[in-house]
Amino acid sequence: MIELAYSEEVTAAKANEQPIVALESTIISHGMPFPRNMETALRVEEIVRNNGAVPATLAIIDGVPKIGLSHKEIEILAKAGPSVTKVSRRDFPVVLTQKLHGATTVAGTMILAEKAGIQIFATGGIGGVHRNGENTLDISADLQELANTSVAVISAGVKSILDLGLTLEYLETMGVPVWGYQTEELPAFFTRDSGFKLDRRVDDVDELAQLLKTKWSFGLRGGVLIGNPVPEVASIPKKEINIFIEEALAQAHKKGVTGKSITPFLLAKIDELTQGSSLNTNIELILNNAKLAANLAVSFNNT
Ligand code: PSU
Ligand code: MN
Repeated sequence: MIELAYSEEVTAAKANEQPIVALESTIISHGMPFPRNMETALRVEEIVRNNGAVPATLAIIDGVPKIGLSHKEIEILAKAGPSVTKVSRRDFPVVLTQKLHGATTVAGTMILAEKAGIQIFATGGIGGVHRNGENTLDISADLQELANTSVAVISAGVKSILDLGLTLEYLETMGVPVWGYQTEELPAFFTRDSGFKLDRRVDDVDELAQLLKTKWSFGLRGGVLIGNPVPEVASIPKKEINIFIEEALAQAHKKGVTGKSITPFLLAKIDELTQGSSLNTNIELILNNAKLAANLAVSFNNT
């Protein structure tokens, strides 16, 4: 029997029925360079606390599934970077058996969150259907997880390294609600708008909490994707970022990068090409998502 290992902070939160927000760890190891990744992970946790909830960063350390990490454990993942195994649904058996470190993707984090009874999860951006996905079948396991695992994911939408239209079609087919927080459109990560209309705009967290309660209490299992646009001041004009996205995609194609490496490759390349300005945007939108997630977790707890 594999037991989840809870941090002291999360154990206390559970005992006191406090709101908890799950946070992912691939973003630490594969999504940002050291030391910004570590600083950001700690700041994200602090924002959750400052907004009345308890953070639980989820990962696997030496084969132990952790619900809440210590600073030391965050540092281990931050320093090891992409040498840590990126853990999506299919990767758990090997990482747990071989007692490896694992950084969980959105899919992997949803799995641990559901096991730990945490319903609200904040991340940066989710995986989706890659461009040309209709031919390569490169569709992130995140979408399948959203279909099946009952956790609400707050993200800044979908980066246009992916095909936003196909990603939305896939989510619709799988029965995953996609709600825009104070927006009608799916946010495109670096930019607030994408041109892709969502079927539901929700303007306040109490309504979000109510909708989640309704879905799950009616027995409709599975996740919900909540799109929270990047703050205006931190957004990057579409034209500007698209040049770098195209360049990153071209380099990935030339180098023949595929499979689980492609998303981390593109993220790092965009970072490099924008000389860190995309990294700043990335950090700001994660902080913004953590704040919304904390507010939602508080409301959900009181609903
Ligand atoms: N997209 C981002 N930032 C990220 C990721 C995606 O803008 O950090 C990470 C998340 O952990 C996500 C994973 O779950 O990449 C998806 O990887 P893949 O495309 O291989 O499923
Ligand atoms: Mn993939």
